[in-house]
Formats: sequence, C-alpha cells, structure tokens
Amino acid sequence: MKKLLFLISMFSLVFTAGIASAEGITITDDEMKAAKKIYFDRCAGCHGTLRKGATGPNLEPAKTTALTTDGLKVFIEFGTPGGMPAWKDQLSEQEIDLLARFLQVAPPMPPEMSLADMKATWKVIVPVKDRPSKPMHKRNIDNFFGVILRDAGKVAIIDGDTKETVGIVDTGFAVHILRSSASGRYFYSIGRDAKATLIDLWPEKPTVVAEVKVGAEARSIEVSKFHDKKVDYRDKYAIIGDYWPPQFIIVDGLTLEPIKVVSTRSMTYDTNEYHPEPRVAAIITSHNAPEWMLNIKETGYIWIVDYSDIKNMKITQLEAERFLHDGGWANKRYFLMAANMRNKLVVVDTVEKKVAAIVEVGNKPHPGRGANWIDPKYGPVYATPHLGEPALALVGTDPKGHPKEAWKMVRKIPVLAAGGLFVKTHPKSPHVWVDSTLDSVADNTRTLTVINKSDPEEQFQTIKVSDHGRVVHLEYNKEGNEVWVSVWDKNGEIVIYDDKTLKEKTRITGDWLRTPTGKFNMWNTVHDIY
Ligand code: DHE
Repeated sequence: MKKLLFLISMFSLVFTAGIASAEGITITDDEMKAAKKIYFDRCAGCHGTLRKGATGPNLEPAKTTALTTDGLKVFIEFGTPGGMPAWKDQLSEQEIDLLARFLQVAPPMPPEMSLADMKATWKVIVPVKDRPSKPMHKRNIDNFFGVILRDAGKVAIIDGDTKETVGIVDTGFAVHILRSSASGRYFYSIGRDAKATLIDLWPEKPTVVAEVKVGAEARSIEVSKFHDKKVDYRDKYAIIGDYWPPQFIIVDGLTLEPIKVVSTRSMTYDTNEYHPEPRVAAIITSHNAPEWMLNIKETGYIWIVDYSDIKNMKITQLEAERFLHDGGWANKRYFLMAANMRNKLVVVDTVEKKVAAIVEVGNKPHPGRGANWIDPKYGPVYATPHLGEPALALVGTDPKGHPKEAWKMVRKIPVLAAGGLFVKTHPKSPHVWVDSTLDSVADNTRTLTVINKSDPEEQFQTIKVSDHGRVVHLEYNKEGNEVWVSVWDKNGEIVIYDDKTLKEKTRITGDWLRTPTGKFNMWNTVHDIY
C-alpha cells in the first residue's frame, strides 16, 4: 500500500507538478502560467518581480513558507493595515489559493530584453514627414486632458474647455502614466507591460503615431525638455524606466526608435551588496540642464543621466535612500523623492548635483508629483500624503528666504484617511486636494480632503465624490480653477469641481469611461505645474 501511495505521489509530481517547493507545495505548469499572470498584474508592482520586496514586504519562500498557505490566504483576502488592499472581491477563492501556493515556490525568472528585441516591436505608424505641419483643428490643445482608461488599454483625450471627448486611442495593457512632449503637441504613454505609445494631438482626431515595447514591466516615461541659445533638445529623446528587466531605455522622441539600453543591476548604496532587480521608478526631466533624474528603487540611488552626449554618457550616482518611488519638483532647482518604505523624502539640489537633505515625514509617503505652495507662516512648502497614516506632511523648500524651515517638516496636517496616493494644487488656487484611494474604509476611498492654503490648520473639508469605485488622482485645468478627479471602476466617471466654490460643475460618464485613473492636463504637464 505504502509503495502504491509513493508511486502515485511520484506520478503526480512528474506529470502534474511544474514546480515543487522544499515544503512539498506543488504547482502545475498551467497553474504556474495563471499564477504568474495574477502576480504580475496585482502584486509585482509592490513586491518586485523577483519578490524581494519594496513597497510591500519580501515574499521569497524563506519568508512565505513559514506563513503557510492558509496564513497567506488571509493576508491576500483581507489586506494589511500597512496599505495592502484586500483582494477578496477581485480574485476568486481558487485564484487566492493558487497565489498563496505560488508565493511558496521559488519565483520564476522572466526573460531579458535587448535592443534588438525592442527594435522588433517598434512601429512608426505615421512617419514624421507625413504628420501635419500645424494643428488640423481649432481646439485648445493646451487645455486637453489625457485620461487613462486603465483596464481598457486606451487613453481618452478630452477637451478641457468644452468637456467633449476628442478621441480615444488604443495604447496597451494597463496604461500607467502619460507625460507630454516639451512642444505640447504629443502625449507619451507607458503601460505596465512596458509598451510606450506616442499620441499626436495635431490631426483632426488624436492618433497613435508610433509604439514600442521595451520590457516586460514599466512604470515611467519622460522626454528631453532642455533648450538654451546653443542647443535645443526639446522632444529629441524620450526615456523609459523598466521594472523588468531592470534597465532604462533612451528612444527617439518623435519616432520611439530604441537607441540605448542601460542596465541598473548594481550594488545597494548602503551595504554595497549586489541587487539583481533595481527597478526604475519615477523619472523627472530637468528644464535647466540636459538631464533626467531617475529613482533606482531597490539600490537607493538617484541617477542623474546627462543626455547631451549619449555615446559618452555621464551618469552621476547620488546615494539617497532605499525604496525610492515617486516625487517631483519643489522649484526650478530642487526636487523631492519619496523613499516610501523608509518614511523619508530625499531632497536633491540639481545645481550642486548632491543630496541636499533627507527629511523624515510620516508612514509611507506617496506624493505622486507632490504639491507646492506658499504657507502663510513657513513660506514655500512641498507636500506629500501617506499610504500608512491620515496626514499631509509639509516640508519647507526655500533655503534662501526661509533657511530655518528649509528641508524640515514644518507641519503635519490631518486629512480624512490613510491610503493617500495623490495631492494637487495650482498657483492660482486657494486649495489643496488630497485623495485616500487605498484606505481600508470604502467610504473614505470615495471621499476627498480639501485644505485651505491660507489657514492650513483650519478643520479640513471633505467631499464625497461617488458611491462606487475608488476615487483617485487629481488634476487642475490650465486656468487653475477646476479640479478633475477619477472614479475608478468599470462604470468610471470623471468628476469636475469648481476649485473656488468646491461645488461639482459636471460629471463625465459613458460606457467608454472604463477604469479611469490618471489624468494629465497638457499645459500643467509640459510646465510641471503642481
Ligand atoms: Fe503608480 C505614478 C509605480 C500603483 C496610478 N506610479 C507612479 C510612479 C511610479 C509608480 C514609479 C512615478 C512615475 C514618474 O513620475 O515617472 N504605481 C507604481 C507601482 O509600483 C504601484 C505601487 C504598484 C503597481 O503594481 O503598479 C503603482 N499607480 C498604481 C495604481 O494602482 C494606480 C492608482 C492606478 C494604476 O495605474 O494601476 C497608479 N501612478 C499612477 C498615476 C501616476 C503614478 C496616475 C502619475 C501621477 C502623476 O500625477 O504624475
């Protein structure tokens, strides 16, 4: 009998088990395929493709087997107070069970991608010479909004003046962000699947004019914006930051032709240990020099990439902090980047090319690009919300005029809830708006906090935006008198508020508005107004 059981178990291992863990957890080849897809779509962004951990903890077998399949299922089903969402409504019981087993076997190694592989995916749909030489319509492109329709794999272009949909273009799976060309003519999109597209807004209908796939996973894209009397790099290059393979890619700004790939595999800044997966998180483009600033997440470096001579390219590596994620400009000289798992903002001086300060803020800061304004007591400040606590941290950003406050957290203002992803304001606005998209209380995820700039300690106001979905990402129109926000679910909506009165102006709805997430106003994105 024993022999028979042994033979049956060997049979099942040979014929059904693609992979087995030391603890005897098995996953068939078909299950492995399905588990890889779920993990890639839902988990890799926070925990890393190789599961070494970043925004979320390490999930390698040495850690996960101790938690057991049942223990892991509880985490996946209900989420954690640290900001991991509950997946029970989005994944089936079988998917959760599969994921819990997948996490206990060794992570599979995804393929690399070379320049030749990228070139094989590259398409110029409308060559530069065949594109219009002037706008073919009378609309105000400066006030166009590019709206990501995440799960539809599309981007909608909405006219901010008339609120009409000018066009909807196919971009690629789970588009993550848009950035605009320095010229204000194109939007660049990047999908989670590392497919970039270039959308031309001059034809009568917005048109995808080029596309390329540069990896398996990506989150960031930017363009070259620097120009002076001698050189003009505006839209000459674009840069894409991959999560997998860990590398960045320089492409032609007008055709997306891949030009150069640079690996980020290297040593951690603090312990000088090799890391196999240092992902490229936010990329910021400089207006003052031919440079991009890249967050190299796992090794904790900020790389300043000089694109003035990409054959003999100079990269300055600043020791910063581990788990760098997102951030933005504070003024023309300094920018701030969140090391969210270290509860810090790293301040970089782009003139000195040095880290100017590292500021402790709250639990898991997540600024998006952040927000800047003049505080009545402390002068110019930069703000970030937090994933892990209901607070907005304000950091002084004016070392010349307010040296005592510079690079110190001068206020920590309460907001409605934790789970904050984005904050936004505009130089003409009296208000600062904050979302709480990933809070654990459903009502809070649908409600915004609004703070009065002139009296930030005054009790904040709240605005319930919807009774479905999650409310995410704020963007101003060009004039700075409207705030646009997304209701993120299958029946998506864009809700537009009058920024002065805080009253709802209009709601854009429609079958086509599936899972709207980020929205990018052309003018504000070209000029980094936030
Ligand atoms: Fe994002 C910005 C990474 C989840 C919507 N997101 C960024 C940036 C990074 C990043 C590195 C900065 C890009 C830049 O400035 O160059 N995002 C990640 C993740 O790794 C993470 C945590 C998990 C994942 O699996 O991807 C993640 N992000 C999300 C979402 O779930 C959001 C809400 C919807 C979605 O797309 O899935 C989302 N992220 C956004 C948006 C921005 C962004 C809208 C741009 C904000 C801006 O105003 O510039």
